[in-house]
Amino acid sequence: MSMFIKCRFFILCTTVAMIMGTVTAARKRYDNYQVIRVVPETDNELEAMKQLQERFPYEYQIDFWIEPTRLNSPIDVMVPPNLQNEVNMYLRKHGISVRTLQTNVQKTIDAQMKEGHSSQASDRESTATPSRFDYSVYHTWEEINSWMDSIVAKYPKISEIFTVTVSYEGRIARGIKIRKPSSITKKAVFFTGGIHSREWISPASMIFFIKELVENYDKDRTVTKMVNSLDWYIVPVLNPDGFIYSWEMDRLWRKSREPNEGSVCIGTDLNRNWAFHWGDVNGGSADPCSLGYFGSSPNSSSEITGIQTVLSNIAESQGIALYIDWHSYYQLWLSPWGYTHEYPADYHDHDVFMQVVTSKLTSVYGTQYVYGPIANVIYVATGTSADWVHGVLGVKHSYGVELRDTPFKSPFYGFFLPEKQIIPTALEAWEAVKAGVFHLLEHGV
Ligand code: 0X9
Ligand code: ZN
Repeated sequence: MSMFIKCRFFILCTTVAMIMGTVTAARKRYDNYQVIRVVPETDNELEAMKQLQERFPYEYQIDFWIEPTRLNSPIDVMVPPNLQNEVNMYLRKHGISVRTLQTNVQKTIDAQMKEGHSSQASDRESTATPSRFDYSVYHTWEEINSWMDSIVAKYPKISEIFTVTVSYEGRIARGIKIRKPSSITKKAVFFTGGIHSREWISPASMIFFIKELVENYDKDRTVTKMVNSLDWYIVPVLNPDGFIYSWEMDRLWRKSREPNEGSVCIGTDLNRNWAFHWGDVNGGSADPCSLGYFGSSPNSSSEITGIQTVLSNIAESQGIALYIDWHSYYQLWLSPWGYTHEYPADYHDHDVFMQVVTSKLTSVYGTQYVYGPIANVIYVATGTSADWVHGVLGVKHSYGVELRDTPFKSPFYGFFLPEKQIIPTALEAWEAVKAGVFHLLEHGV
């Protein structure tokens, strides 16, 4: 544990980091890590949970999958085996009752890796072609990239690749633009996926949306109208370094992979690094070891500078009718603000839009999504994508969506949403998007 203590001396830290690098080059395992749930019913219980989080910062590998924020709302905590006794004793001392959701996280990870993807490994190259690509399994960064190339090769008249940025480790984050070429300037719909690397359902859903657009253009009236009326920009993986790390080294990696000077801990939370109300410790963390580390300065991450430049250019040249940043999990449709509990001037229009999309979503399989402003529905979060797009670019309809799983159903999978739920999750969300876009078109984008 001492290795994880915050570093104050750069040379010492670098040496420790190098030693850790050599020693810990193996994939992170989660053998016998438990996930427990607490639902605080009194202020004292909630306070005790907040104190638990302070007592065991992330270095201890207690990972608050859902943070303690409000009464009667679940807090999901992953606890490593060496701390389970201590945590249980602490909870008992405070009279807090606990439900165990998972007893061995590694087993869940192994089961998922076996489920679909690894069985196809021998056939990877050929799965990249649009007709053979399996939309019902999770895909690696390489597979997603070759699939994107194959999509624009197959649909050159309506799609093209665009470059977003170069990640910290030098990878090119790309998106697909889908549009009907025209001399008229049209407004844009812009989606970002994979900001948080462990939320695999997000890139998988972006892939599904792209497929729906290109395959149904000129076949389905709704999609044809959506592509004729708007230019679509979809970035499946905005955080490629983190995404690859989540595949190869640590399934639960959330942040970027940029080292932090003076600390052994790596990475910035890319959904706290945007230059709008950045750096407020009430909605992020100044601790590089925290999962919510907001970075050394606003836009310090190249992934964020890159996406902001692209978004600013599009906002200026054509206007953005709808921006959505896709995450998981909790089943929420979230609007600004994240940085304050106050409602933005456009909230009435947000409310109507979110009513339209969530009721459409529910109509598909009955899946419930809760909606409302980020700060009021989950917690105060500063320097987020949805706030920046609304607050800085002035885009009225800017949202963050938390896709499946829900904490209110058993069995509960959290970030390890089974592959057989990929298509249903993406499909119901896609129906919601279509309803939302039609609502905007009808009311003048
Ligand atoms: O903490 C976050 O960044 C988001 N929750 S998550 O579990 N995906 O990390 C909430 C912030 C706003 N939500 C979205 N932009 N979806
Ligand atoms: Zn997220």
